[in-house]
Amino acid sequence: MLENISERLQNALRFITRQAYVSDKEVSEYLREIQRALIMGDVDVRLVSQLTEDIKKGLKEAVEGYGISLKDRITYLTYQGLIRILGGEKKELRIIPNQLNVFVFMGIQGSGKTTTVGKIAHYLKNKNVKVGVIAGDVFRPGAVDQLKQLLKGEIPLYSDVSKKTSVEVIKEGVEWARRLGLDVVLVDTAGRHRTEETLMGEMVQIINAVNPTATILVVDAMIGQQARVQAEAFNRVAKVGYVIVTKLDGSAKGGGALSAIASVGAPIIFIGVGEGIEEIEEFDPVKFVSRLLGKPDLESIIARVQKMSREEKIRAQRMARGRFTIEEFVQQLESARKMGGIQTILSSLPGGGKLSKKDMEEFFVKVKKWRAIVNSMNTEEREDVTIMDSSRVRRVARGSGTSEKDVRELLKQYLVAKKTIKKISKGALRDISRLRP
Ligand SMILES: Nc1nc2c(ncn2[C@@H]2O[C@H](COP(=O)(O)OP(=O)(O)O)[C@@H](O)[C@H]2O)c(=O)[nH]1
Ligand SMILES: [Mg+2]
Repeated sequence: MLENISERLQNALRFITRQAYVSDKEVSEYLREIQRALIMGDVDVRLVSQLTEDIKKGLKEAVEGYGISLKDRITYLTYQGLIRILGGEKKELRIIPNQLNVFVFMGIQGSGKTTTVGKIAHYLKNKNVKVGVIAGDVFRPGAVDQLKQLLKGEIPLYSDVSKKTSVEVIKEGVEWARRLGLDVVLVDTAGRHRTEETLMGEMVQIINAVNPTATILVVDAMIGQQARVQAEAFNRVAKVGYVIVTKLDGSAKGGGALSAIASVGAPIIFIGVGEGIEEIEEFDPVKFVSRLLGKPDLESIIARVQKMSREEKIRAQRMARGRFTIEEFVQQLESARKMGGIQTILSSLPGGGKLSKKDMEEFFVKVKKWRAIVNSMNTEEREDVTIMDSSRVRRVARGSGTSEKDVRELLKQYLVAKKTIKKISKGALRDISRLRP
């Protein structure tokens, strides 16, 4: 399923994780490759550029990335972005207890309605739901036989091949289901070659006649991003309750269909992955993306990123109140370098992008010096720098191999940063990085 996209996405990720150092150039190359993979999978261009914009934005907000490598952050942002375009949290078919739930299936000819009705019937039966099926397609001669075969006599089926209309058959079928005391009845509907308008008109009649718990739209993955138009068209006549996307096994455009539907806001609950009766899966965007990107690596990265983000949040809160030690101050500056983040942060600030590479290098040389200075301070001094009198300054300068001027500069920068930051409730690191080389 979606092997092509999957392979390309995984290759792109591997490309990034193999780099010794990730610069803007590699990031751009990576994003281009992600775009190519998704567009090849027929994902709407707008969704694709939204995704890459989100990743770029996420990378800019590197302030939150304390302790997280750029590679991990890219992977994480890609993962989250893909989940988002596939609809986010997993949605489930809701069955209201102690009443008959009527689910009317709709969709165009050949989309896989009848097959899917059969699959869902078995799926629910295996979950000990009392389920039955109504053969609402009264026009296709083979429709009832097709259902009989799919249900294998294991699930009750209501059919009427006399000259009644589908609306009449379905109405009677719902009465039948009620008499049987079923929890759920699945209504298969016609998929004849007709103009869309008549088909839609009939759907309205059915909906009005039985007032279903929800409708379930069946969409063929083969149509790719056209699925959006289809979902919208059905939604206009009868509110689409749920969507099932079929034939994901054979389609290279599956990603396109899934994302197009998710963008309409319709919950995809199942995907069809083969002709066999068991070849249906609950649709979980999180699991789906994990599989797409190659799972084992991913989970550890996600866990790491999430843990770091939590720790960083706590740290950020403390920092936001200006409550950080000189040690933490220097640590932040160092980590900004390690992440390659400070450049991103600086370039997102007004005028900050003008810092040359040379300036940056000089700044980091200074940070190295500051590290040596902090290391030469004792615990008491680190906790309260205001006790640094001239004899302490002299001692620390000597111990760290720096000058007294260097020590005083660090102390001053630290106190200024603390004061500035205290005034602002957010963006702690941003303000530290405002310090110029
Ligand atoms: N490969 C594959 N084929 C499917 C899937 N779902 C349905 N089909 C096939 O699609 C064709 C049309 O299905 P059918 O249920 O009759 O469509 P309907 O006209 O909407 O009722 C049949 O040949 C099914 O076997 C699926 O998930 N994967
Ligand atoms: Mg059918």
